[in-house]
Amino acid sequence: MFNLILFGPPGSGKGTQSDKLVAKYGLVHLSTGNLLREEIATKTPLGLQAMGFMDKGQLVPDEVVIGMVDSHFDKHKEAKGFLFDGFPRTVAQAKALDKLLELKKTEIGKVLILDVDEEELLKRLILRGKTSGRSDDADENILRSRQDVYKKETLPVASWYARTKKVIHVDGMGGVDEIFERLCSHIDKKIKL
Ligand code: B4P
Repeated sequence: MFNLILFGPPGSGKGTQSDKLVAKYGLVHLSTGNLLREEIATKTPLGLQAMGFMDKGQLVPDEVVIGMVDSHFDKHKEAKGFLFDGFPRTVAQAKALDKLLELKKTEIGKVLILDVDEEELLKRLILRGKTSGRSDDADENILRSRQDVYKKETLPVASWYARTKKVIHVDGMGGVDEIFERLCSHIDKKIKL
């Protein structure tokens, strides 16, 4: 089993690149952002709870996200690996993921971090906000506060994994295809198709 974490600030291209990576490597895509938006769309109690946090650009509470990941993980017993996109976003989530993977007798293979200038991040999200219908993309103040939340709550996760020597920084500036090639060059060293 090969498990990959794609890490980076909001707008760094995690979702965009994940779609291409799961198509190439056959990993199961676990995007907590997508799972939460599905819960909201179907108006589940979990979705209604999450919506208030997401609309303000805040993180959804750890226990909600961890429970959701746990049950998604169990639905894919035959997976040859997972691509974690937007998870873990706090050190508590990273610790919970370590425990979960240990129970399943597997581990994280690589953590790829997409590095993108803040100005470019805002530019991409403002553009997406014009068509996505996502309330958390619609307002520039919320976009800026999502970047602040990333720095305060999510960046420490990178230090948490830095101890494992599995972290690689990847230049996330440029075209989608060239960034994809950069990511693949690191994954190809670890995975056989
Ligand atoms: P996510 O769904 O993870 O949202 P995101 O960080 O904005 O998405 P992403 O980074 O994947 O977007 P992408 O760059 O691909 O989370 C949304 C919210 O859910 C969070 O704020 C939080 O409230 C909640 N949440 C999710 N996970 C959570 C967790 N684990 N714990 C707590 N709360 C959680 O795309 C951005 C735009 O850039 C797109 O329009 C794309 O087309 C464009 N783009 C991508 N690559 C480009 C490139 N190379 N050049 C130009 N444009 C590009």
